[in-house]
Amino acid sequence: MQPEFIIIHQQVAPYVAHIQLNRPKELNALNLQLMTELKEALKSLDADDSVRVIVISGNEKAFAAGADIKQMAGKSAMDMYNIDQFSTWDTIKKTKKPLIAAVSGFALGGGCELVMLCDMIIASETARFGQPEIKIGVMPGAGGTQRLTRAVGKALAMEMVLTGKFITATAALNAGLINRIVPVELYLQEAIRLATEIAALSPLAVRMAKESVLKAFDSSLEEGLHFERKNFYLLFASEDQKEGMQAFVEKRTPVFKGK
Ligand code: CO8
Repeated sequence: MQPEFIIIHQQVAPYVAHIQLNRPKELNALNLQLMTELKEALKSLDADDSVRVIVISGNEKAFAAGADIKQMAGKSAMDMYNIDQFSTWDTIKKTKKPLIAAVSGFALGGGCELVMLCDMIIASETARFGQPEIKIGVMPGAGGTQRLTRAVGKALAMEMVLTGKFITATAALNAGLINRIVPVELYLQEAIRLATEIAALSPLAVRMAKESVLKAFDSSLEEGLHFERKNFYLLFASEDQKEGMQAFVEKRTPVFKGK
């Protein structure tokens, strides 16, 4: 079935796919259907050998202004428990290929949390990040208190989560939340350029490197180093390792096949 609230662009560049969140009138508020469509799209692209990196964007005005407040407003705790929307997020988190968020305008609440679930973030000058849930009587629920704190540190995370204030792209860059800021007309192009750069490398090495960096967030240093070493050794079983090193010796550009 065709998704209603996202647009999937296959091959926007070699081995790069782009998913655009598409509820513009609602500032891409993340309703349950949109999140299910996003999960299904990511699962399918993750299994597709013609895709190595995935870019997720909204539009110029909003990446996403959060979970759909109108859909949640009348729910009880048991409704929320039974809907179990976070199982969708848990599946998205398991995406093996790199996810690059291209952010312009609002990235708020669940929108900011979705951005932080991505591996890299390219922002336009107009990007605004925030966890404003406190202003509507709740708090972040899709990782905001954890990922934001790890990214920007306690002081700023506490201020953002307890006051709901938004921060600018410049503040986000200074705090280490995002990779870079580009003019608004270039933010998507730059995200796709970065994706293309990564997509030219060995997809096996890229996937294992992503997995290893993420391991740093939920393991001790010793466990993380052990995990990294195993992945490093494992890559010597790949044709891409032979190709990469041979190409270096022969002074030519390697051609990686993901084998
Ligand atoms: N949910 C539903 N509708 C929204 C949302 C939202 N989060 N954000 C904006 N909209 C709608 C507005 O209701 C409005 O619709 P309508 O024209 O029918 O009235 C339309 O989008 C345009 O919005 P505004 O008129 O308000 O536009 P402004 O430019 O004046 O303001 C703001 C933009 C500042 C972004 C403002 O819309 C706003 O404050 N939005 C809410 C931001 C927010 O509180 N986000 C957090 C939501 S809670 C959350 O994310 C919990 C996450 C944990 C679970 C994650 C599961 C997905």
